[in-house]
Amino acid sequence: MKLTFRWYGEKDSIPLSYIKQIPLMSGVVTAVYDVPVGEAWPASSLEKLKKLCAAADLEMEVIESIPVHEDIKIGAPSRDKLIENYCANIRAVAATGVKCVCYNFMPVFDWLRTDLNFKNADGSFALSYDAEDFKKLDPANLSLPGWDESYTKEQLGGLLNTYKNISREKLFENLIYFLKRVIPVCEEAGINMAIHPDDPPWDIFSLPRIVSNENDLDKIFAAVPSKRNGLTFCTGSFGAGRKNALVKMAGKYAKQGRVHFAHLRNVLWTDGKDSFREVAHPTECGSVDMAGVVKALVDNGFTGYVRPDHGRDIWGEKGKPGYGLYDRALGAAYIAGLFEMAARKLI
Ligand SMILES: [Mn+2]
Repeated sequence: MKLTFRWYGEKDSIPLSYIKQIPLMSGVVTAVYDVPVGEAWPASSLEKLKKLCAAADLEMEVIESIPVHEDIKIGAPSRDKLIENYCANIRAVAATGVKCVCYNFMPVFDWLRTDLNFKNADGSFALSYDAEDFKKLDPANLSLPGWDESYTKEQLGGLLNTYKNISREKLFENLIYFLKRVIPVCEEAGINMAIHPDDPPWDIFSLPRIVSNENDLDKIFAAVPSKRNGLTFCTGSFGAGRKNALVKMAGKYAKQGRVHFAHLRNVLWTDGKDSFREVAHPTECGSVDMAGVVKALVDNGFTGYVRPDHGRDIWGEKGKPGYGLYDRALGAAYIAGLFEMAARKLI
């Protein structure tokens, strides 16, 4: 495996030199952030990012993400042009040495939490999701850092209305329509596509979600069998779903050669049916069997990219929610330890 770290480009408050100091860090996971969703990324922006990484002795082999335009998800007439642009971006990132592209197919809203600053008893802060608080949210008035914020309120309302006519089956058809056009380009360009699961892994605000569990993944891989059509195994996202058997899933998809990227973090199931909060990475801190997942990946031939996913804010750090330096660095060291133990068959 290759240990990586998410970096939000030059605007990220965490310098590449700090990332490089984390033991065994091979590269960063990044993206071009200043181009509207659906448009082509300038080669110059990619070259600049690559140069910055190379100067810090870090690889840039994973892009997270090339966002998928909503018109592709809803199957609007403009989708063919937008898919062409998407393919152009696949070719452009491949030309700079990228090997893996993480993306998601969640309608309108990306990840969702009800509290970005949950204070733990030890004084650290974490993201949390409370099923009762969720019921009080109004989708037309929501915004979280990291989401696509390019919609006006009116556009958001219009989009939410459009989705009233998009069933789960229709959304799935639109994903397959997209993959049938993008995956052949990935085969040519040598890019592994890694779909990120829904976060949390269930429908929100009556919007359908189709990448939440083993059954969903099986359908996606059966429809487009190429091994370039793979996934980002995000333990935090799948792990919030109490019916997801993560160790089994990690082993099964690693064996199929579909796990191109792994996001490793832990969540703790709290009171209530669907409530959870993000916790430190070790198994004992939460509800995910982190050691079991890593062992299943390694035992089944996983050789992809790994990154510590969200961390808490600790030691007084006020990071981008989930993306401070300190706790993710602790997570990276823990993850590296698990992989060393698994490689030596000690777990
Ligand atoms: Mn993730």
